[in-house]
Amino acid sequence: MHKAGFVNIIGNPNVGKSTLMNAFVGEKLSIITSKAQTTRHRILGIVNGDDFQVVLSDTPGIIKPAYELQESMMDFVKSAFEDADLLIYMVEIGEKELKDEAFFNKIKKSSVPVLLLLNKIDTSSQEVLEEQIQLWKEKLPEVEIYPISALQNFNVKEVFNRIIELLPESPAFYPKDQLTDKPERFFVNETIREKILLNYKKEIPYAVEVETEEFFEEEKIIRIRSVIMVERDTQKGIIIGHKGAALKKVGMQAREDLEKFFGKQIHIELYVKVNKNWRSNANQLKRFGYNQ
Ligand code: GDP
Ligand code: K
Ligand code: MG
Repeated sequence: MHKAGFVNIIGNPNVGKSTLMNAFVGEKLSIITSKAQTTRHRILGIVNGDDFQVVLSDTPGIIKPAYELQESMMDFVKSAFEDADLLIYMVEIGEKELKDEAFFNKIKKSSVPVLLLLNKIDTSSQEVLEEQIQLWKEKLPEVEIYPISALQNFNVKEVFNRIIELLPESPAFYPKDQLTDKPERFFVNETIREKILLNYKKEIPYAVEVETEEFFEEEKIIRIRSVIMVERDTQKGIIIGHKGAALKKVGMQAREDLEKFFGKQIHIELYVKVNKNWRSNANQLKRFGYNQ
């Protein structure tokens, strides 16, 4: 018997959705930082076994749209309810109760099984953990609850086995050697964006989009040229930094990760371009793969 299906991971920003997906897949498909809005797209991570294929989808966190980019991000979250065989709703220890009753009703009415994962239990005492489990049991009585630590891989395997149990009998949807639906350039863009999130303060990371113009693979080396798009000249100056030092650091950190990811030597060239108000411009957003 072969089982296969789609599993969507939803939850507030920063609860650990991307960390969990990477733990399931065993590869860093989704970038992770402590900042909200790190994940902008829906990313598929595919876990293959002889008799199963689990297609996980990591979504941006649930947020209220404040500008057009965020609205488009919320479309990913909405569609996550519609096309899954199983839903993972992730919360973290100490998370303030969501006020959004409409969201909870959606979970209660869900026609597919929902697993509630209470994440980051490595940060909590046994007492607090039990309290929190009780709280969620009252809030969502019909949902299975699993305390986990995505970061420390605690209970992750058990949750994965439960997922396979719950998935329908079905042939595979993707070739068995496929890990994700995203092209190589996507991982280059995301890796650079992660380094920008880590290296710059305030609003800078949110004004940035990355586009890889060249991805040229040779036998032992991959040559990459990517452009970092910002909204204003001042942002361009900040990204580049004094004598180019800041940009150089981003390039070095990205190269290190990409060499691990692709298993090849990487040569990376970064430059910065001003593209006014790309965040509010629907055509630009389409070009970068949102609204799809
Ligand atoms: P997302 O926004 O829901 O995708 O969350 P991320 O996966 O990007 O994680 C947000 C932050 O929480 C990062 O700093 C992670 O390292 C951290 N994190 C994720 N899972 C755990 C966990 O199980 N324990 C702890 N202590 N931190 C975690
Ligand atoms: K995050
Ligand atoms: Mg994420």
